[in-house]
Amino acid sequence: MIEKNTDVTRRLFSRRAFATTAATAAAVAPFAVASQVTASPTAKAAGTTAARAGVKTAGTPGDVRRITLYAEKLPDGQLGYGLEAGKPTIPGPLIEMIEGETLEIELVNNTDVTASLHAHGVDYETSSDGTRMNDSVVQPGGRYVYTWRTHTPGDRPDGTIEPGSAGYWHYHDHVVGTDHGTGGILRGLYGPLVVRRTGDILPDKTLTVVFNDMKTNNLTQAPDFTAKLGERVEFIVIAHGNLFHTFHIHGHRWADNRTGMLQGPKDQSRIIDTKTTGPAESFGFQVIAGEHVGPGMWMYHCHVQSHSDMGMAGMFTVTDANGNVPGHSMDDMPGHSMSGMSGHSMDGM
Ligand SMILES: [Cu+2]
Repeated sequence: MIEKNTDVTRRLFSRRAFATTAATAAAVAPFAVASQVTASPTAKAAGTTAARAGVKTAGTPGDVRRITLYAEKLPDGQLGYGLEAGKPTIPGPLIEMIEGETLEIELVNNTDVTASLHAHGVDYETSSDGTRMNDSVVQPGGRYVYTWRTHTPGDRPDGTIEPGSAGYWHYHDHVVGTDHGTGGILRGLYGPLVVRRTGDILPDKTLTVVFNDMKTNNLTQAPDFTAKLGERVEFIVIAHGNLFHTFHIHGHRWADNRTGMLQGPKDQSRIIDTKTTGPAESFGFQVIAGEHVGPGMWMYHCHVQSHSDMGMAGMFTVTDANGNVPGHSMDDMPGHSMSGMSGHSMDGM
C-alpha cells in the first residue's frame, strides 16, 4: 500500500521522511462541528449582493449565548480544546460570533495542569483575561466562565471611527508552562475565533491552518484538506510559537482585507496569494474552490523554503462534481488527515 505514494507531487513533500506522520494524525480527533451562531432566522442580508445570489449570510445577533469548552489531554500527551468532553482537537473548535453579541464560555479543565482561555479581538473584563495575574485561570478539575463581548462600528464624539469587532481572531491558553501559556500553546491549546458582521457571506466550510513553530496544527507534516469545485471555502491562518511564516496557496487568491473579498468595484484592496504572519497574528479569507483553475491538487504551504521542505506543506485537493481529481486516481488523493477542517451548520443564520 505504501507504494501508492509514488505520485511525483507527493514525493515533493518528502512525506517518507516523516514516518510518524500517520500516527500523529491518527491521534488527533476529527475537528469538531462549528459552534452555532444564534441569529434571527428572519434576518436579512444587509443589502449585499449575497442575498440576490442566494448564499447564506450572517444574521443579526441574538441574546447572550453560552457554550461549554473542555480543555483535555490527547492520547499522545498533547492538549486540546473541545466542545464535547472526550473530544479535544488541535486546533480547537471554530468559535463564531456576530458583531454585537455576547458569548459566555464555560471552560471545564479536565487536564492535570492549570489552564485558561485568552481571546484576541473581542471585548472582555479583566476577569475574563485568562491570566494568573487577573485570577482568571482554571485549576485541574475546575470550571470557569469567560465572557466575550463584541460591538459594531460606531462614531466617536471626536469624529473618529470606532472599529467594530469583526475579524479573524483566535484564542489560546495563557498559563500552562509559563504565565504566557508558552507550554499550553506548544501542546495544542489554541483555536480560531471569527467575528462576522450581519450580512457577511458564510462559507460552506472553514479550514484552519496554524503554524506553530515548525509544526502545522501541531503535526510534523501539514494536514491535507479537500473541497468540491465551486464550494466557498474559508481559510483561517494563525501563527504561534517563535517563528514567522509565509502562508501561500496555489491557484487561489484573495483580497487583503477583513473578509478576503472585495466589498465593491471600487475596493482597492490588494489581491494576494501569499501573506507573512508572525506569532499570535491571524487572518482569514474565502475562496471559491477551483475558480478559474478547476479541480486538482493544489498545494498550500509556508513559503519560507526551509519550512516547506521540512513539512510545512499540505494539499488542498479540489474535486470535480463526481469527487474525482483529473490525472489522479482516488488512491493518490489525500484526505486522511483532516485536522483543522470544519463543516458549517449555519441554518437559522
Ligand atoms: Cu514557515
